[in-house]
Amino acid sequence: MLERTFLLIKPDGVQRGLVGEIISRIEKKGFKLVAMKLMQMQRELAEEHYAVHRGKDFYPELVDFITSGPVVAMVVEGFEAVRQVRSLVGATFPADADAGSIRGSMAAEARFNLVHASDAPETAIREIATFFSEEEIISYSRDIDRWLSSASE
Ligand code: FUP
Repeated sequence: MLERTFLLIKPDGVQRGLVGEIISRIEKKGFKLVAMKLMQMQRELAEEHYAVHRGKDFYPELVDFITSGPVVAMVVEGFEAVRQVRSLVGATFPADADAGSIRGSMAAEARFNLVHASDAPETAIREIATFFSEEEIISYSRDIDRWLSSASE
C-alpha cells in the first residue's frame, strides 16, 4: 500500500554531517521525498511531538536534546513506507538495531540515535500534520510510481 511517513533527522545527525547520508539511504531504497525542511524545534513543538513519553525519566533530556539545534523534517512516500522506513532506521537502542540500519551502522546511544520515524500509519498522519501544512507537501508522480501502482492493482 502506498503511504506517507514522517522522518526527522535529529540534531546529532545534522551536527555530524549525516543529513546527506540519511536522505541518500531513503532515496536509494526508492522512496520519494514529498516535503522537507531544516528547522529549529521550539519546546512547545517538542513537548507535543514527544507527549507519549511525558513523565518518563528520559523525557526532560529528550526535549532538551531535540531542541538543542536544527533538525531536518521530511515526509517520505512509498510502498508500506511506515514499516519500511522504520526498518531502514533500526531499533531505538542502537545495540539492538540491525547492523545495516541507520542507527545500527551510525549511532551508539539511544538518546543520540540520529533519527525519528513514525511507528504506525495513524502516528504518521498526526506527525505529518504537526510539522507540515498541506501546501508544504508536494504531490508529483514518477514513472516508477505508475509501474508500482499498476503492479499492485
Ligand atoms: P523510536 O520510536 O525508536 O524513536 O523510540 P521511542 O519513541 O520509544 O523513543 C523516543 C526517543 O526517546 C528515542 F529515540 C530515544 C529516547 N529514549 C531514551 O533516551 N531512552 C529510552 O529508554 C527510550 C527512549
